[in-house]
Parts: sequence; C-alpha cells; structure tokens
Amino acid sequence: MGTYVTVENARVGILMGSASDWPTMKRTSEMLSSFGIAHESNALSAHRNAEILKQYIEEAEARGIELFICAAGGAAHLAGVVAAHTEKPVLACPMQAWSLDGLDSLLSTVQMPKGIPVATFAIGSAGATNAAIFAAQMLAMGDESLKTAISDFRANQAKKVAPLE
Ligand code: RP5
Repeated sequence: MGTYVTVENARVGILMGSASDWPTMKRTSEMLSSFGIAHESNALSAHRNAEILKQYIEEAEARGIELFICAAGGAAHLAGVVAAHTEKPVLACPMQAWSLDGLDSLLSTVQMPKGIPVATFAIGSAGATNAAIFAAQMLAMGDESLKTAISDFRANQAKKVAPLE
C-alpha cells in the first residue's frame, strides 16, 4: 500500500507521483531548506496509492502542515486530488515525464475546473524552484524572519545578473 515519512514541525508537504520526480523536486526541497522552512517529501501516487494519500493529507493537516506542493507527470492529477481533500493551498509542479515535453502534465494540472484551485507553476525545474519561493512568500505573510530571508534572497539574486561588457 505504500508508506510515508513525517518531519517534526514541518510546514510544507512535498508530494510526488513517483520517486522518479525527485531529481526535479529536490530543487524544491533545497530551496525550502535555504529559507529554513521545515518540510517533508514523499512519493505517493494519486492512482497507485489512493487510500494512503488521503490518509496522509488528513494526518499532515492535523500535524500542522500549512500547504502542499505536488509534482506529477503525464495525466497529472495528483495536485487536483490533494486539493480535493484539503482546504490548505495546493501548489503544483508539472513534471516533464516521458512524453510531450511535459505539456500533458502542465495542461492536466493547470486546467482545474472551477471550485477547487491548484496554483500551477512552470514545467520542470524552474517551476520546482519557483513553487518553493512562492510557498516561502506565502508563509512569510505571518513570519518576519522569513520575510527578511526572502528579501536577502532577492538581493543576492539581483547581484548575480552580470553587466554586459
Ligand atoms: C507520474 O508518472 C509520476 O509523477 C511521474 O512523473 C510519471 C512517471 O512515473 P514512474 O513510471 O517513473 O513511476 O505518475
């Protein structure tokens, strides 16, 4: 049936449809860590681990997870299924997966029918990174030290744009 890991005081739950999404979603985890945001990462498929996924979401909410970041490829319904089970914000990362350069993942994630929103980011690593930054920005709304960390990140990033010679 599958199982999952939990991290004490985690604020964010990263979910992937497969462990094969981890090379991309590692970036999300690393970016959250760089902001000092406690989080946990699990591979739980919407279609292969349907029961345990539902159980995880309920249990994660009860532990204090504030938002979920979901990654899936192909007919990517993980984020939509998670959103169906929680009122916490769901951020979604379409994976490039095995065909169509990830356009299948993007469209099946972003085209949620009205009523159950899923905030969808770019295909692949850019989206995986941006989902973490966006999560940090959301969590910073009630967290002054996180707000400062984001300002510092922005300032450092600006310095990396080299002037033309
Ligand atoms: C989706 O299918 C996963 O999210 C992954 O992106 C893709 C391929 O999964 P595997 O066949 O590698 O397990 O469910």
